[in-house]
Amino acid sequence: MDFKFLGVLCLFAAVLLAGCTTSQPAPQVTATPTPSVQTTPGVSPPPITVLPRQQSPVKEFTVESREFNFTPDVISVERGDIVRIIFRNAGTTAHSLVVEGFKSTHLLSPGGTESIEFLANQSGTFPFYCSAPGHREFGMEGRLEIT
Ligand SMILES: [Cu+2]
Repeated sequence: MDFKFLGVLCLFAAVLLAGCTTSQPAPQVTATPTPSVQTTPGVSPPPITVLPRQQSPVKEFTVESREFNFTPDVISVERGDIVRIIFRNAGTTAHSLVVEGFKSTHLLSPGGTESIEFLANQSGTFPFYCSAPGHREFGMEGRLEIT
């Protein structure tokens, strides 16, 4: 019997075994505790009601201009409202409607109509007026009140 060969064979086997056993053990997966939902057996949780998204109400106004005023000259809305103003020039010369801080129409010829729409996103009193030279001074102004 060649003990030297047997010894080499044993050593070889030992290396082989060691090679197999030195492989990294699988990382231990630590289970993260999931929050336990307290449910009463037999009682189903109340159904989740999905409410439709609240739509901002649209407040529509028709404002007419003449020489030299607006009808109406006070518009009151609530903050969060969508304000739609249908501006109609019922006068005999060009007029416009400028809502300070919000929107303006063009200068419209007599009989012209233009709509503007904006979100009343801040409360306060905002003047509106006609942009034609001198018209505001002649009285073509009003106010938008947002409460
Ligand atoms: Cu005007």
